[in-house]
Amino acid sequence: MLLLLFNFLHVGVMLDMPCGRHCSAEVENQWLGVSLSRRQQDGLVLACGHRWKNVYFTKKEDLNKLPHGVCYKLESDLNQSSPLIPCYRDHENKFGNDFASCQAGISNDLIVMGAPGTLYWTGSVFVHNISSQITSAYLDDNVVLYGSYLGYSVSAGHFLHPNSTEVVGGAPQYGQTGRVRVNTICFFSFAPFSQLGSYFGGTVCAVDLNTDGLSDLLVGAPMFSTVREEGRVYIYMNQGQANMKEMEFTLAGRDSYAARFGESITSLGDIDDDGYPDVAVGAPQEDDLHGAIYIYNGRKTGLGQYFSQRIAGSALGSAFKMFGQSVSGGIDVDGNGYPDVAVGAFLSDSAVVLRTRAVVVVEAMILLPPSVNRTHALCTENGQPAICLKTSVCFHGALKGLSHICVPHAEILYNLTADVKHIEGLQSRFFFNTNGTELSNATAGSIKTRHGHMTCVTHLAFLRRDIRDIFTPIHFELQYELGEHNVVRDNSKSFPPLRPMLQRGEEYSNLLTNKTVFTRYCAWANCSTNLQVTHRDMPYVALGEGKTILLNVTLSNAGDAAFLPMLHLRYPSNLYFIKVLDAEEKYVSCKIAEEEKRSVGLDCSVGNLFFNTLAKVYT
Ligand SMILES: *[C@@H]1O[C@H](CO)[C@@H](O)[C@H](O)[C@H]1NC(C)=O
Ligand SMILES: *[C@@H]1O[C@H](CO)[C@@H](O)[C@H](O)[C@H]1NC(C)=O
Ligand SMILES: *[C@@H]1O[C@H](CO)[C@@H](O)[C@H](O)[C@H]1NC(C)=O
Ligand SMILES: *[C@@H]1O[C@H](CO)[C@@H](O)[C@H](O)[C@H]1NC(C)=O
Ligand SMILES: *[C@@H]1O[C@H](CO)[C@@H](O)[C@H](O)[C@H]1NC(C)=O
Ligand SMILES: *[C@@H]1O[C@H](CO)[C@@H](O)[C@H](O)[C@H]1NC(C)=O
Ligand SMILES: *[C@@H]1O[C@H](CO)[C@@H](O)[C@H](O)[C@H]1NC(C)=O
Ligand SMILES: *[C@@H]1O[C@H](CO)[C@@H](O)[C@H](O)[C@H]1NC(C)=O
Ligand SMILES: *[C@@H]1O[C@H](CO)[C@@H](O)[C@H](O)[C@H]1NC(C)=O
Ligand SMILES: *[C@@H]1O[C@H](CO)[C@@H](O)[C@H](O)[C@H]1NC(C)=O
Ligand SMILES: [Ca+2]
Ligand SMILES: [Ca+2]
Ligand SMILES: [Ca+2]
Repeated sequence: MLLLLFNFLHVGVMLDMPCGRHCSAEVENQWLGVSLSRRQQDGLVLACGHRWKNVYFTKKEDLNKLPHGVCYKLESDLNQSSPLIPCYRDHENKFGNDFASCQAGISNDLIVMGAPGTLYWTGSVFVHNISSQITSAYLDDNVVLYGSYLGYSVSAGHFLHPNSTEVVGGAPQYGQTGRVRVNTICFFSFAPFSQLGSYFGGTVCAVDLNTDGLSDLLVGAPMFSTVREEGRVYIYMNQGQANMKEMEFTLAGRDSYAARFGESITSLGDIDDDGYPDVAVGAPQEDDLHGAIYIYNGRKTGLGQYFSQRIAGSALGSAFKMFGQSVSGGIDVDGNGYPDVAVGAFLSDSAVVLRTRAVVVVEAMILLPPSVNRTHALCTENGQPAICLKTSVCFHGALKGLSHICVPHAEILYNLTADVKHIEGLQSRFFFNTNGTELSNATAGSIKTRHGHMTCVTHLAFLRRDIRDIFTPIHFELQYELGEHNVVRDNSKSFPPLRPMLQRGEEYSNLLTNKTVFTRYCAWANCSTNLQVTHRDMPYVALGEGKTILLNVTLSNAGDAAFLPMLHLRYPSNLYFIKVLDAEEKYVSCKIAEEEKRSVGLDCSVGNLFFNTLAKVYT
């Protein structure tokens, strides 16, 4: 990823702005930018300062300042701003009675404002309809306790129905454990999470993770502690009608000490082009206040349990502090078709824009015949008939992401490995003749795919001659990666192009296996072997008759193919085994059998017992 640093934009703040009949603004220390949000379709921006105060009564009647909070609405060119102070009431002159500390977010034509300071920190949520200019407040129905901070975090989504909009407010101090409410005409609440002081609801983010049209919900508990403030994010999937079901796992990032994972949560849009939105979670205090953000990918079932990427503030520059305190996404800054991410590092007064690389989506396949006839030589190898297996490696590419950088095709590099699941201790039963001489269980290749096309390469895998295992299926494994691409710089664009990357699958692997089997044919209905051992009659051996004894054993199979046959020979310990005649030719390999450290005979594995076979042992 490429980094760009921007200076902060300074919003024109009106010092003497008209805020009401009994209003006089104090903008010092208003914390402008405590919340920032931007409307997708037209770029309308909302920047809030929740510590903005009304000092009218302070001047006139020597009363307290009223910390209403302010939000500035800015058009997309950030040129004109107009203030919104929904917490202000004309005659209210004492702190605590009414609304306070408003901050906001935008969702379509709604501006949603949290007012956690309302009613002695019970909190409330405001909704301002931009088209109708109507502001409504959701007040407590005696369920939210004093000091709950409802509205500390806000979000909006389609919880009840894909066409309706509801508001979510977090109340992280509710009973000191936190609670989240989905706010419509009435409240819906979840089983509150019970760790004391976890700040559950300190962040809420409505996002339709599984793209079923209904918003799902991510809830941060940044102060959740196993040792100290590691932080957690809870995932609630919408089962319809705002019936929220908690997923069986929580997100934890790296579960680092004092990380405050979940301090910020935002939907990034679909950055890996798989159709599901992706989210970023900030852990701004991780790594000794350097901070990090974690990317999680949406999917059909909701969200992946493990992050697909961690971006550490320290990796971008040692100066960054509290990187990830705020994260914003969903906007394609460089016009490459993929939404980018902005991350605030607030202790170092900087923000970073991380550009998303184009994604190449490939679907890979290993095509294999349904079975291998091990008596039917389809190929020749070094002039000899050979039993072989035609394996085709195919890639189908969706290369939308490459059109922006003028790359007509994607090069995929791959390794194909034969018989990856053979019996331990035995050799791979198939090999590739990669070099004319060298036999290898793997072969490498490359392929160029064009958008929307399936491209295949065929490799021949040869059967080793001495195989003994004909029952274990033959698995082929394909591992692939994107080749290097020279990206062409288009001088008309202000951003240099980025190298594309491969879309990563659900398990984050570019690994694929497929299998075939040996054709099984059985002469017998019960499909059984019929092994027979015969040897030349030799009832005894007279001592001194000769120095060597030849034992001629014939092993034959009159039935169906045998699986890993073994021949066991036992003889007196005063005989010493010399060798097996023609062992290699007959695919026989013997090991001396021992009992209590005395050699008592031979255990021989015998290959190729699919046909009638002969074995001879020479002692
Ligand atoms: C900003 O607004 C002022 C007056 O409203 C106008 O004169 C100026 O040209 C605008 N600037 C931009 C960059 O649009
Ligand atoms: C906002 O107000 C407009 C105009 O009254 C209305 O059509 C629209 O449905 C309102 N939006 C929401 C989300 O309530
Ligand atoms: C929801 O909105 C879509 C598109 O605007 C419309 O076709 C559909 O009828 C609406 N459904 C309901 C139940 O209102
Ligand atoms: C496995 O091989 C079969 C037969 O060639 C094919 O139909 C199937 O698509 C392959 N599967 C994969 C994942 O390559
Ligand atoms: C395998 O090949 C042999 C020789 O060509 C043939 O006789 C046999 O029928 C084949 N077996 C199967 C199951 O196709
Ligand atoms: C393939 O061969 C290499 C060395 O020749 C060996 O290390 C590796 O284990 C083999 N892989 C399989 C799956 O047999
Ligand atoms: C192919 O053979 C050449 C020369 O015979 C050798 O230099 C090269 O390393 C071999 N390549 C592989 C992949 O075995
Ligand atoms: C293929 O194997 C080689 C050697 O083991 C390795 O260096 C390379 O990264 C592998 N390529 C892929 C696409 O896995
Ligand atoms: C299988 O069937 C054959 C012929 O019917 C018979 O001779 C043999 O004993 C059977 N084997 C077993 C294991 O049942
Ligand atoms: C072993 O016996 C078989 C048949 O009984 C015979 O054909 C073969 O020649 C013998 N081999 C030796 C080395 O005697
Ligand atoms: Ca959903
Ligand atoms: Ca995605
Ligand atoms: Ca982009």
